[in-house]
Amino acid sequence: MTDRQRTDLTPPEPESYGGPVEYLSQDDLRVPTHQLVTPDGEYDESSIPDLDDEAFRDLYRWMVSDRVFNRRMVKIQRRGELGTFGTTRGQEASIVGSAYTIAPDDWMYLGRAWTAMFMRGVPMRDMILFWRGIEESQQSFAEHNSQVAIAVGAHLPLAAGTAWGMDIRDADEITMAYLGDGATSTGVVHEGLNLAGALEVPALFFCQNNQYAISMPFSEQTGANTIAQKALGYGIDAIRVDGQDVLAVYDAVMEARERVKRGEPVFIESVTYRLDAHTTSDDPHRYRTEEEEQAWEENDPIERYRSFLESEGLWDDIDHDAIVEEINDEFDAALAAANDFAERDVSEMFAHVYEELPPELRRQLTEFEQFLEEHPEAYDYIDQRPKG
Ligand SMILES: Cc1ncc(C[n+]2csc(CCOP(=O)(O)OP(=O)(O)O)c2C)c(N)n1
Ligand SMILES: [Mg+2]
Repeated sequence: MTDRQRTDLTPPEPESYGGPVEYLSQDDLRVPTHQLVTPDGEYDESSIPDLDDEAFRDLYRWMVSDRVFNRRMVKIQRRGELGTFGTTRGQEASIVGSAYTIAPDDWMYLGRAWTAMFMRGVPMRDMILFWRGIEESQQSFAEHNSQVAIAVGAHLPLAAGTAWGMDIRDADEITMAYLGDGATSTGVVHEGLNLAGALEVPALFFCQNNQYAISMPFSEQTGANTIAQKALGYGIDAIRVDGQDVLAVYDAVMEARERVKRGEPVFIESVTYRLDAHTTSDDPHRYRTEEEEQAWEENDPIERYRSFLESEGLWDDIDHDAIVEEINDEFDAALAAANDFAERDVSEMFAHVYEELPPELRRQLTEFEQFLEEHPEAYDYIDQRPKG
């Protein structure tokens, strides 16, 4: 039994007797927001993380990589070469600043942060295949990473459980889970956070508040002023960070890792914005104004970081066009490799959950095969995209 449980057994003691009926209100809460570089590019040199010049340049390269990857994915989707794609433009600092802290043995549960996977060595080809609906692609995600959490929030209890396992093994690594603002409106997220807080597991929850859950704005989906404050209900310390400031994100997450390693789960709300559509199937202009988008376009995380690099004299060593060309080449090669991926038989649908197919699924497979034998015309309705 932990100290915390023992304390809970003692009757509560009021501060004084006979006073007014007082409430705990969110309006009394001060939720700190961490920022190191202002939107105007101002900063205090002494608070900048102690990174070497190469790391400062690397952060820029990854942010540009994220942007180019997005642009190319949307383009190939428009050409009919991809089912759909969830864009991350605008969230580059949030994604890269957080993922840059992850150590090789850490576990990562993924949300809208594809580049975090690339930073951990997953090839772009596999992300293209994933968005083509090819589940095998996720096999390469699996090395210390979760698969992409399509069921919103469902990975939070798994992340808490993974961290619990680390705690039991007295491991040195941590579990980091990405989630979105919308995910915090699902019950399962609260179960996961509760577990993490109650068991005090080494879990770091990184919530990208990109202001929308598809068309639902943050202001309408919760009565809470911030997402960070929700973590308090589970005994988890929390902070808000300016998600357009890559150095602030990096700094906050690095500090959080230390806390997490001491056995204190942490929740970080990264305040950012999804500049493009939720996915390529969505039209954001049906639920938000161009003025709002424009205001966030002007709060561009890459531009803010560039102004920092200029002030530090690091910009001269960066060849932006060469980075873009390099990422485009990488994407071309990844796309060619994805196109080489062999077409699969429809039976593949049944193949990847169980090592040995249970009787009910075997029955369904047989029924499906018989149906296709009797109705070969049905093949026309099965969307086997050419070459993957
Ligand atoms: C359990 C569940 N409900 C609904 C959906 C449909 N859906 C997909 S993404 C999404 C919104 C998620 O919003 P948020 O958590 O803010 O993440 P974001 O997409 O903004 O990164 C919804 C409702 C789903 N995938 N899973
Ligand atoms: Mg969101």
